[in-house]
This record gives sequence, C-alpha cells and structure tokens, in this order.
Amino acid sequence: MKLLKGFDAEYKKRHDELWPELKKLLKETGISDYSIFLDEETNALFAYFTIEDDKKLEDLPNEPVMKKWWAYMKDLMETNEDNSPLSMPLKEVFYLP
Ligand code: RM4
Repeated sequence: MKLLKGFDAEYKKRHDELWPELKKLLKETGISDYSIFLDEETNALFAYFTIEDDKKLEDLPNEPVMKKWWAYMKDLMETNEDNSPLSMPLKEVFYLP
C-alpha cells in the first residue's frame, strides 16, 4: 500500500486507536499476527498477516465496517475508486519455515 506524504503520525495514531469493531471483524475473518511496516523513504506500507483460510478474505471488502474504515482512511493513502487501499502484491523470494 502507499501512504501519502506527511501522514505518518496520523496513520500510526489511527491504527493505535483501531476501532474495536474492526479488530473484531479482522479476528473473526481469521487474521492474526497482523503488522504494517512503513518505509519512510518511499512511503510504501508493507502489510503482513497470517490467515486460516484465504477464501475468507474475499468477503472483507463487502463488510460495512471495512468500507467505513477505508472511507475514513482514504485521505491518508493512495486508494482505488471504492476507497480500498491501492495495493501491490509482493513476490516471495525466500521462506524458512
Ligand atoms: C490499513 C488498511 C487495511 C486494513 C488495516 C487495518 O490502513 O486500511 O486494509 O486492514 O488498515
């Protein structure tokens, strides 16, 4: 994902104060160990999480709480027309189980 310039602190603050209803939704989706890292030179955001079942992610964009969060975050990030964050999948080049 990509953060817009100058919003580092606000982006962190909003995640420090993550809505309980969004936390509940993400947990119910099976997401855990969710981290987001910021590259301060490029403003790229790297998100990592584990998920029990990938298919459960498909429903997330339709959830009202998710849509509300994306609308709330859209002024801070590069987004698609539906307010979801513009995201680029990364190629895995190494894995050690
Ligand atoms: C991010 C982005 C992601 C969401 C996390 C909690 O800024 O909106 O889609 O999963 O917040």
